[in-house]
Amino acid sequence: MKLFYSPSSPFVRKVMACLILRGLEGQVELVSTNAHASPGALLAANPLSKVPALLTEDGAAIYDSPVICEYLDGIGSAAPLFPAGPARIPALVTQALADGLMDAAVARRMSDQLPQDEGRIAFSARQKAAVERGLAVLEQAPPQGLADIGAVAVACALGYLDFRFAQEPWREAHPKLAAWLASVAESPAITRTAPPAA
Ligand SMILES: N[C@@H](CCC(=O)N[C@@H](CS)C(=O)NCC(=O)O)C(=O)O
Repeated sequence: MKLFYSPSSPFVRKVMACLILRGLEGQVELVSTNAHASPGALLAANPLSKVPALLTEDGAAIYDSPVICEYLDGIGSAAPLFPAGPARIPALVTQALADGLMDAAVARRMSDQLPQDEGRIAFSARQKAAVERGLAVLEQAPPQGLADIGAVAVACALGYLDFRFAQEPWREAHPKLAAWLASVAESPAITRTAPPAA
């Protein structure tokens, strides 16, 4: 398998964490990719020019990160991250919430790097508010362990906030979430996928 990859992407991190948790890390070749430069090889795998994108052994192109993670859950023999039965939809909703936090935080980071006008300032404030609402929901019911895709996604979203928005600490206002993240911080799926120093 080939994974179009960027070490700073929280969505790529989620896929890498799944690869580790599923025992599949050795089966993937990482292709370092600047998605914003729209290289042809990435476009052939994902016309949206986003990472992560996965090419399977059969040459099938798979994106985006929730689909790649679900694909990985179907190969290998480790415990599944996508539960069956009644636990499935809650795990998917938590993944959607965490992915939405990442979308908002990534969009805010991109917007903040551009010349600021009233529209961009309003856009960034809207993304920030979405993150704050998402954190409040997660604080009410933090994940447990790293047992499912929702938990993995939340860890990656919080890691991205620490990586890109360290000047806006979230732990004090979300102590249960902070305690949960500390409890999984030494998992290889977390330590070995940490983003580079900002
Ligand atoms: N929904 C996508 C989001 C992926 C995404 O936004 N990736 C960013 C990097 S963090 C990207 O490739 N951006 C390039 C671009 O928007 O042109 C997923 O879950 O994989």
